[in-house]
Amino acid sequence: MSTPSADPSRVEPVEHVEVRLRRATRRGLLTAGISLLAGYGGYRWLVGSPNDSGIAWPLRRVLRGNERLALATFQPNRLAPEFAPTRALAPRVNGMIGMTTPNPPAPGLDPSAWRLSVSGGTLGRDNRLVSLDEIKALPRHEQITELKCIEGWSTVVRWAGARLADLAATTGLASRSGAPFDPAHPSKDLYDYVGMATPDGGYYVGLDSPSAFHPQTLLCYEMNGRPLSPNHGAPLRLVIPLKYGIKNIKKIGTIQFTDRRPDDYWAKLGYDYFAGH
Ligand SMILES: Nc1nc2c(c(=O)[nH]1)N[C@H]1C(S)=C(S)[C@@H](COP(=O)(O)O)O[C@H]1N2
Ligand SMILES: [Mo]
Repeated sequence: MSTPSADPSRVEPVEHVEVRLRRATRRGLLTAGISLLAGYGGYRWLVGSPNDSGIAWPLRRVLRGNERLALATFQPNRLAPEFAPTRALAPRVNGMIGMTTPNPPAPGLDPSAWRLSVSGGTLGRDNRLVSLDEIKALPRHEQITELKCIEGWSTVVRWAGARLADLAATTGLASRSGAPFDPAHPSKDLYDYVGMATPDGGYYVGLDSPSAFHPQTLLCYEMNGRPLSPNHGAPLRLVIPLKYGIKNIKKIGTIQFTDRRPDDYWAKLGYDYFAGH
């Protein structure tokens, strides 16, 4: 029943124990030293390695790996959770990058002058200006979803707007052939990415097309039953509940469908490009 160390006949003489302890300590110090050296060497190697979009390439490679994994495991039919209307609250105003220029025009000016610039093709050669009325003429969708910031807070919000997939389908700019597509059955003809930017270009996001054409990805013009306020991105913002807040760009000025991976403000600073949760 008793363990070997509890057996009185097996008690080790004190001097043996001391020798063993000393050896263990020396071995421990040696290991710690080697780890420190390896750690320092590794660190020097890491900071010395050339940058790839702002961060050391070994780290970028890990992120690219994460991204491939995220895309490979992405389930287009998976829906973000929706909540009861009583749960809906106003989110805090968070992140005002790229929201400096007046758009819509300052009070007194004609808000109907606002246009969204939509382009397709790697060279962006086809371009269309879309009015807010045209966006509102697309099927309206309401959803009560969570806006989740990487800073650690989240708020349930009731949004209303048009599906990005519907805009893409009707403009015909999202497909390489220029053919309209069925949003319910996105085809191989679609460009791989969607890029969006504020009118002044100060904030920009890149989205993989499967996420961009997801049914819960909305171009929103209403928040909690009221027109979107300027601080929350009026007249049009993106709501993409499958991704963190950083991808929910406010005050969209341009949308581009493309095969070239668009720049992304926070990915450039080292965040995960996919930014799903
Ligand atoms: N143009 C622009 N859009 C942006 C940001 C920004 O700085 N500029 N910040 C993002 C971040 S980090 C979050 S969490 C959400 C916050 O949206 P809210 O201000 O409506 O709560 O907006 C996103 N969209
Ligand atoms: Mo955020």
